[in-house]
Amino acid sequence: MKNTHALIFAALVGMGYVAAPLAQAQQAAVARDALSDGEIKKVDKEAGKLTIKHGELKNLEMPGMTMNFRVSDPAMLDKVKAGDKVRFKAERVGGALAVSALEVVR
Ligand SMILES: [Cu+2]
Repeated sequence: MKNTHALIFAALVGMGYVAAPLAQAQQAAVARDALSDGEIKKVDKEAGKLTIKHGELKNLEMPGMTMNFRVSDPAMLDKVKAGDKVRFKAERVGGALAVSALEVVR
């Protein structure tokens, strides 16, 4: 009877149930690290774009510069204003660069 717990635990590990939360936590940590530093220069709600002065974007192999980005979610345009320091992630979506994650640094 004592071995039942061990057997169930082993079965759960084998099926991936036990390791899954750890893997998710690790992915979340990696995602946080993947955010890049930037400063909002302009918010263009009509065009749905942000102008961001950004540091190096490792995932896009891009050096620091000031440039326009589309946003994956229009609500991002209401979250920030010119002068805000941000942490963000940009990704290439169908040939255009879009901000996929954005948080204001306070
Ligand atoms: Cu750039």
